[in-house]
Amino acid sequence: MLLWTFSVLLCALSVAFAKSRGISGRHVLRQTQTNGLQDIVTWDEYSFMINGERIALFGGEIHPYRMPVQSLHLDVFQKVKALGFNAVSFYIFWGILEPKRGELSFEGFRDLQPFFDAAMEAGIYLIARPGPYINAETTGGGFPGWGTSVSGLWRTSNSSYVDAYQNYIKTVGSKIAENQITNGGPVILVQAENEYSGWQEPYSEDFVYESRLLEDLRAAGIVVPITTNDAWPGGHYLEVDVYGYDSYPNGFDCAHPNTWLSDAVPEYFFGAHEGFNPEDLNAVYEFQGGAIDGWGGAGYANCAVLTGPEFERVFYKNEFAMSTTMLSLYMLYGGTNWGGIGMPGVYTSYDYGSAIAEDRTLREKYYEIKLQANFWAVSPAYLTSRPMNIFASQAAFTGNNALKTTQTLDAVGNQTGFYVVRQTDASTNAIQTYQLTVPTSAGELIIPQLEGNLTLSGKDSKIHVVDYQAGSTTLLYSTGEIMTWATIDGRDIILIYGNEGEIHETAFKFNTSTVPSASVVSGSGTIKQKANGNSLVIQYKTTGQTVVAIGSKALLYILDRDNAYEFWVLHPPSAGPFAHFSTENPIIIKGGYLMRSVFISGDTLSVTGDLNQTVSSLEIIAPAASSKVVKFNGKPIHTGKTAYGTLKTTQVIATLPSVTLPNLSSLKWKTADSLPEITSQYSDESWTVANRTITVNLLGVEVTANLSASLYGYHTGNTLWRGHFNASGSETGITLDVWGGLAFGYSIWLDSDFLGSWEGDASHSTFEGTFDFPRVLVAGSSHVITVLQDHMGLEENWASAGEQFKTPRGIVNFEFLGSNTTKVDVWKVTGNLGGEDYVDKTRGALNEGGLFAERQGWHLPGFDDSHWDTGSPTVGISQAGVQFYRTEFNLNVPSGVDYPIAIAVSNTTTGVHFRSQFYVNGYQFGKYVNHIGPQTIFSVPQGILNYQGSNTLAVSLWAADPTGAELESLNLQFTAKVDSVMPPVVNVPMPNWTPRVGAY
Ligand code: IPT
Repeated sequence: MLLWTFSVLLCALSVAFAKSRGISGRHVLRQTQTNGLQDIVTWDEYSFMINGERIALFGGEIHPYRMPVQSLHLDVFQKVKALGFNAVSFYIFWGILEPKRGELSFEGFRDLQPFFDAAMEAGIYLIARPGPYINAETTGGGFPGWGTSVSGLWRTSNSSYVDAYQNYIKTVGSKIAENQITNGGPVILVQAENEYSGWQEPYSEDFVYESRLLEDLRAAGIVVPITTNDAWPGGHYLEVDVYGYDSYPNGFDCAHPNTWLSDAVPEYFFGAHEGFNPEDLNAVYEFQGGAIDGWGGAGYANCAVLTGPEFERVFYKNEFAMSTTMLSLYMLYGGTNWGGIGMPGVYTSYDYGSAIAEDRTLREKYYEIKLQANFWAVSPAYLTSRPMNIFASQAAFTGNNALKTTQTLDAVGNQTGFYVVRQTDASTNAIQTYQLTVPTSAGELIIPQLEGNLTLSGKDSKIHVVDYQAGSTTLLYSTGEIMTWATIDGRDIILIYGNEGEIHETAFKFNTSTVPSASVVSGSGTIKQKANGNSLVIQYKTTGQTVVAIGSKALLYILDRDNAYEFWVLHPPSAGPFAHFSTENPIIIKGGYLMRSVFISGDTLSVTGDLNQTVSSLEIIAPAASSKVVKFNGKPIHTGKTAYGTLKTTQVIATLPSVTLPNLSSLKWKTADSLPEITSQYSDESWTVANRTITVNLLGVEVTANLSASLYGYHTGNTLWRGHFNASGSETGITLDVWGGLAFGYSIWLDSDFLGSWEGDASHSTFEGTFDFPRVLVAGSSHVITVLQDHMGLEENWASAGEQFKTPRGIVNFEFLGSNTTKVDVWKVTGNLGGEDYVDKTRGALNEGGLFAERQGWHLPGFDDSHWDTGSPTVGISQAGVQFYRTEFNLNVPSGVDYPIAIAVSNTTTGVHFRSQFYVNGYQFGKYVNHIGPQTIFSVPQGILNYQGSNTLAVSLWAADPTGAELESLNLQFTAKVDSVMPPVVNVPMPNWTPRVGAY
């Protein structure tokens, strides 16, 4: 209570403090803050600082557990680095690390060290987010399955919960601690909790828990600043070092990717931030980088449109207008919900429509962010800026009511201004014309000065700069947007872009009225120019690439957007362990699919990168003395000089060897029945007797269940129930209420007779079905009901103090029809073999479910199926049940290329209800529900697939209809072809099948 009062007081005080400081107070540079535990990562009201240097942290979210091939982390980190970002935020998934209470494992794919090491090698700072709660569309929101049986309110100071997470936070905290920047590692921030922002009534923010978790993290050795991500700027958990918030302003309706709300662009964030923590920077720890898609959804290609380049231009630039110097995009690379990682509601792909797609290829979104990230990386004035007119932006500086312009000024340097222009109505596709009337060091100017208007077409936003410094060149203003600039061999190289065909104007400021003139040195574009006092004004169209010399000291690249996309800015490593974090000595390169690194040794410049077109050429802007010899991917390449002195290569040729993938339909497939449980010979002697009870409070409604799989240690995958009963003779059927999570289904048998299925749909997470018995039972005879249900993951637990994640998975109610005296004598249950004592330690606790085939390990390589029948999943079965299929094939994909592979199924057979799971070398990398979809392409990373040798593919087929089912088609396909120098891929361990003692 005392603490609570104190915090409220503190909060009220800080609001008052913020108000009293006023605008002029903001111009005083405040003293740098530390948390008193270290002085490497500090901050103030404007930005974080690392080793005393201001830094904007721009990056995005990546989940190590959604990419089990650890040797691929570096590839993704290099792609993040190449787009101009410097930070990656990542969740750590408690449930996958401590699947049995007290038994934590960081073995194999669970080891976080390769992730830390890859970040270090790429030069990316890390923000660790260990929860304990993470949400993240994961089963249980990251909580372990065993937690469902731990009574007490989770995410509060309740001691049973606090005890439950101790072991995890201690262990994972110390691993993070070892990798903090203070110990030479990449971790600069650690987040406590996740969106600790909502509580199930009647509970509210638990300040005791908040402090306790901070203490626990500190006790584990965390010394870097601790942050938290409020779900919105709502002022929760202000006790952390640097409070921040999340925002997903364009929502998740991927089915209508071009529909934006007219007021979708959030404008109030800076004000809210100033209300809560004005002494800190404005930090957005999660900002929309894509969108979730669910079962039956529109597919991630649509989410990538909803959050595409237009979204990035409008929404990210608005964040920058609000002086956000910490911005992390959720997700930047989504990965895969392999095995049972996902919460109910999401399917196998967690592509998220992110800039880097699930198969690690780069979307156009990636190239758009590259333009913005590179601009901020060379704009130090931004690091001490303040938005001046957040609530008065409409018509400001343009006089056009259809436009909003935010003025963001450097409050410390007092020179540079950023004017961020966008549509007042975010949903419009209209074209606006405008002139910008802005204060400059040369007085108030109306821009363009030479002639005409500026335009903003539809969903777009622009950053116009005023009094912007690019090396020794001062841009009095530029309406053409800056991608980057660099001073190379004494000349300021400035890259400016706009949409194809737009008119823009840039003015250069000089010390005297003798101003140089501008001349086109390359390209077909023309310019208009006029000397105006101490400035030179040029007007141009952004079409193609035109290079303009401004006297002898500056070179201006005028680019349309597509040309701008082609540029990369790379930095040669400096010395020491942080060599790859260097932002000195930029080298600018045009061309290629991805440029990964530059390295300088004497007069030789070595560039590495990936190509996806057969022939390309690169333009390289580098100091002459260190680029006399140029190597690309290790080989010297011929370079000539452009008319304006940069290097141009002639012979960069991609090698894209043709590789044939095996035709799965012509392979030899073996098959076996995976539902022997319904045969009369089957014994469930080894199954778990289901005789415990749990009561869970679900949003105020108490649910008591004993047939909840988690009570018995089964937390993932398909679950089977068997109820033994003696018939009265008058039973006519049975009603069952089964809970499995969105898109789940179940099938039921009386002895060997199929009674029917709830096939599932995208909107039900529970279903009560009534099933008639096909025959009259003999009084006194004994029978068994077998229920096979899908388990789509445990619910998340977004509302703290709620018990949502404890929602049962199982049979919540049943009743015999026609006989109210019939009782089930014993219910038995099985999920994965061993439950929490799962068998396959390599592939982890969430990889296997409870299908007979899984319990036996039939999905693993090396299982001897020689005695099985021949049969393929495209032939299928003609009655309800579960069938299992296996095949083997070789791949021979050479090194030096990145050819991602996917399993593809087609889905034109309407109305057939079946579910399939795909196992590649024992790893479950696909769950397909034919009648729900939408996913039909299942990305399987190299490393799970053995690209140079043999592979085992196994498929389960659960037919829910009495007429059976088959996969209409099943293929392997390449999803991209890139000539790549990605770091070598090491296959994950793929241990073979070994006899499973006691498997039933
Ligand atoms: C926010 C969560 O913090 C994150 O874990 C993830 O679930 C994300 O959303 C959606 O993908 S929650 C926010 C949408 C309220």
